[in-house]
Amino acid sequence: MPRFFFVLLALVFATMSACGGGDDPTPAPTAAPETAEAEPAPLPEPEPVPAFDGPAAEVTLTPVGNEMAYEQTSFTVQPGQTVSLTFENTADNPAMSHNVVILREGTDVNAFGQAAMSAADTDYIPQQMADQVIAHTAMSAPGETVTVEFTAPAAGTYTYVCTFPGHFMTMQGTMTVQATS
Ligand SMILES: [Cu+2]
Repeated sequence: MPRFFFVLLALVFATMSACGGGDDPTPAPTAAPETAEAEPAPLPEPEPVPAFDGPAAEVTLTPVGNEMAYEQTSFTVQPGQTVSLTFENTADNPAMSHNVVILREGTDVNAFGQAAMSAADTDYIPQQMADQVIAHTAMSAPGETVTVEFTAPAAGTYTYVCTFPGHFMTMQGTMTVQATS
């Protein structure tokens, strides 16, 4: 067979393969349009708190053993009263870190608890919802005791919750603020 035939054949193949790869579809745009996240409506301004003339309230909470629950699921203080809230983490399971976060009335507790799960960098307090927090302790490891002092808000009922991931669904309580005179 003449040598030029092979050269021709090689040319044909080269031309075919060169044409074959040239019609890739243009890649789809990867930048998806920004989805607007549903912003929760801001809570109304908190009611003014009357001055309280009396001693501070000392409140101590503990967990139920190694469960995701507070032993004390309610306590009562007075409007404007100084509250010294202590959480003694008596658990001994190293997975049972806890805190106490008191939320404003009207806060969506589930939304708050969900947001807290990805707020490890800020001690499980979601900064985008920090305006819904009346007061909170630090996160406590088993064996630790943490305290926070705050002024009780106006009369009402306020949910407190542990924001360690997974705990908020069962680890809740109610702070009642009520004048007793
Ligand atoms: Cu907890």
